[in-house]
Amino acid sequence: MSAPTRLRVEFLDDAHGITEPRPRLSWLLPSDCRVQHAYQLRMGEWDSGKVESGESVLVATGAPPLRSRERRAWQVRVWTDAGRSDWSAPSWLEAGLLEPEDWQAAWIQPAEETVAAAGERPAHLLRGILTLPGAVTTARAHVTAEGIYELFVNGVRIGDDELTPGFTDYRSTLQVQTYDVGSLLRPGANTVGAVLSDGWFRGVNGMFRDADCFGTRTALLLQMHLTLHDGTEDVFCTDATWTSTTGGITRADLLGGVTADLRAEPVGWTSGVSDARTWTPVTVADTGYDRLAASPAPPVRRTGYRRPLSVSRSPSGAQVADFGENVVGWVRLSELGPRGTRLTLIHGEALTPDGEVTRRNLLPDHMPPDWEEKLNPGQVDVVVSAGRTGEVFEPRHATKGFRYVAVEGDLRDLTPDDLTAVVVHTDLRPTGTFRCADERLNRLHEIAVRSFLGNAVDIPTDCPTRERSGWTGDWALFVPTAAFLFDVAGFSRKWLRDLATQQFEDGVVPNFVPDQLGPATRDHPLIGENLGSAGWGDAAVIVPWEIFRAYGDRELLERQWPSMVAWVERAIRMAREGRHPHRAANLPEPAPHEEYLWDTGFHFGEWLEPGDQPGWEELRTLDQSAVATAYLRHSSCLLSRIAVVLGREAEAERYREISEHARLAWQTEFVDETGRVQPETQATLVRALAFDLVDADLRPSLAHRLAELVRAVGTRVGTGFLATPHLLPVLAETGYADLAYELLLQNTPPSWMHMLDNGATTVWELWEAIDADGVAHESLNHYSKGAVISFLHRFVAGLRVLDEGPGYRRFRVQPCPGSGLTWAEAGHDSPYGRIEVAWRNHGETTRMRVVVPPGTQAEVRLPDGRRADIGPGTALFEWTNRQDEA
Ligand code: RAM
Repeated sequence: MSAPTRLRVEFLDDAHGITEPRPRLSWLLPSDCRVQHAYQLRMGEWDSGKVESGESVLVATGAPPLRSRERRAWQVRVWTDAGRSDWSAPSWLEAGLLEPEDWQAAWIQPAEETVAAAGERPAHLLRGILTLPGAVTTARAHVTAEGIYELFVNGVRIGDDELTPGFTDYRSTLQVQTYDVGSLLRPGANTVGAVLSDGWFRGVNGMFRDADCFGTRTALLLQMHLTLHDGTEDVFCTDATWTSTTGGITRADLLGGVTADLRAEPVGWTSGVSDARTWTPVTVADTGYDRLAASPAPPVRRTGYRRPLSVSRSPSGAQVADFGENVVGWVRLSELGPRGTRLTLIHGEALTPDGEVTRRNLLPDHMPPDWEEKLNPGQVDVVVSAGRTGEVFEPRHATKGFRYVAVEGDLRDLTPDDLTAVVVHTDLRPTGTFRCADERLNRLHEIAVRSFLGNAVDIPTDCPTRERSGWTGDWALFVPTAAFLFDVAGFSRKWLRDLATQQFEDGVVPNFVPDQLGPATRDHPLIGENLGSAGWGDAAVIVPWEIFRAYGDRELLERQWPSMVAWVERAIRMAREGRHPHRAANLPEPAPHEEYLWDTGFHFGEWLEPGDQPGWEELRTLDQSAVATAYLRHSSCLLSRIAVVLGREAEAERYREISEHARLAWQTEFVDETGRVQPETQATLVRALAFDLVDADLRPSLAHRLAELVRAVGTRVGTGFLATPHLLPVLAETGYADLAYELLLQNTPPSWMHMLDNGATTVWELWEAIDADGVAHESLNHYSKGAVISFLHRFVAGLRVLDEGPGYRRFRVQPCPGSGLTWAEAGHDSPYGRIEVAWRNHGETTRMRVVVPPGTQAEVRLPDGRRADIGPGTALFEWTNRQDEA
């Protein structure tokens, strides 16, 4: 029998520099077996012996904890139904610096006589000289920064990570990267240098363009451990001998953009070539080492390159390149004109009706007039050419969300060969695929995936342009879709760590995570009063639960438990303690059910329902108890299930009771004697059905009403932010699959097909983001409405993860063909291996092929009502089509 494959450490394929001393291990079973009975692990000196166990995902080991910088090979073999496997090929793991005491390097800050206004500050160059007596056998550089850094050794850029050290709540966590730099060092003098810009740390950040949020000076920390060929060890560190200067990058702001005067670039500054600049000693800062940790997620990288479809002159004379799709990253320009040519690159998601690149939709549609002057939409790079041959401008210290770039300046006509859009995002491992017979649905899938990736730049953001913030509600509603498409386990773990640390004492979760304002958020004039919304803070419970479902990470539930409890307990308190003034005015004595009716506090509510929107003032006083109480029910119910997983029996019982009380409170308040729900909107009905708010006997009539409401508006979506992801699944589950398909394929707005028909290449924030005059409004790259593609995975193809089988150890295959679709297929690289579902209509019958990976089981539910439980291997099914489908 063959051997286990795809060995992984925590959630990483490449586990170097990890700071988890007892990482969990995973492997895939050999493909020629069905089930594992036992395993044996070998790691360095340690050997587990034969362990009777079926576990192969996130296996905690008894291996001695890693020591700092320790490197171990590890292997696994398994006993299965097919006998004992061979040992797997060895995989490696290597620790970074685990303890604050391991750090000898000094934090260094570039010399900065005057500090320019935020958004206008240059990048700094820092360098140190490493003199080596002989050749090096190994060298590891552990690096981080307050700001964004790029590392160079002897003129070569190190690694392919971008925007390092990434975005975390820097008050509590700062990520360290570890690089292998051995091959670049040579005997004698070596130059180690870094380009350092403001980044998230002190650059312009978030909707309100706050700056200097985490500090007022940037800083670099580097510690390099070397082994020389004679076996001696050496450590090279950032320290007071380092010097700094400014170079060609005279402005570098992650949101605003980069200005580079290439004439001022000290060419060869890390190659040992002397330059004419004045290098000034750096300042040593006492910043400490307590917050340092490796990221559990893969790094941000350049993942793709796009050439423009066209470059043409706009009426204003600018050269406008159209990349054909709305991407996130930056533009690499290789035609810069003769020395001294100044070019401005303006990035936008849309054109004005007369063909100019616009950034107006990167700011809110409606805002006080003075805001427009105050809020810089950003996304502008400027370059001054030095006239060298082969010169290229690539502004890596600022990301942009764009489909178009306008190049302004005195330049010959550009051709598509002169520009490249460089696509940048967290290098998440793709895990999910979907295709079907309808090209429109395939395109919808494609634009939703693109939207997600553009919003996965170290954190899950709402949009890559206007705010770039890790909005909690957005991730909570999209995470199930994302977890099918990509491995977002480490990515979410990282984000959840910040969520828990930034949560307030009273359980309130910041609106976005990381919250650059930290504790000051509560006093922020525009955010302070808008905290603690139901549906947003519930990310504290929903995200860990979804990650557990998709990857089986039980330890994450354990870690997040206090955070989840704090959020739900706050909701319980809010329900118990306050009363909405309207209710109090109408009914002086609270009714008993009000103890569990959450009718106070600020809530975004359903948010962005089609039609008129409540203004901010109104939002602050609205009674949102129909939404908030539903979430109290939902999250306490999840918490009770999580408690069961964690073996916390008393808590499981407590939250089960609370969720039942909240459910009854919701019914008492919002279901009348005739069984009608009030307010009777699509969203309320969807939530009633999705969150199990009503008894089974009421479900059919509610589903019927929902269908009527959908029909009443011409078979269109009437839900907003929160309920939209549940709309189609709820319809399909209550017997209205045909209607779900009709909604999906509806092409008049509000609808997904309307977006596609109007040229969307990413999912829009508003249903009609491009109006009838061709004017763009708000973000054109908000993944939230793209969560609908989960319906394609779970219902059209029919592949669903089950609560009882976390990590797809047990999953369901239940396709729901409709709308004349003749075939569909989905695949998912689960933690146990690849699952595949493919069905095809052959006229009278439909045939389906299901691949179940070793170590898992599938429950199959066919459209004709037949059921089967199947184990690993490939299975074929066939059913007779309904008359209307034949
Ligand atoms: C918007 C964000 C986000 C949403 C919040 C309520 O500004 O873009 O998508 O969750 O507000």
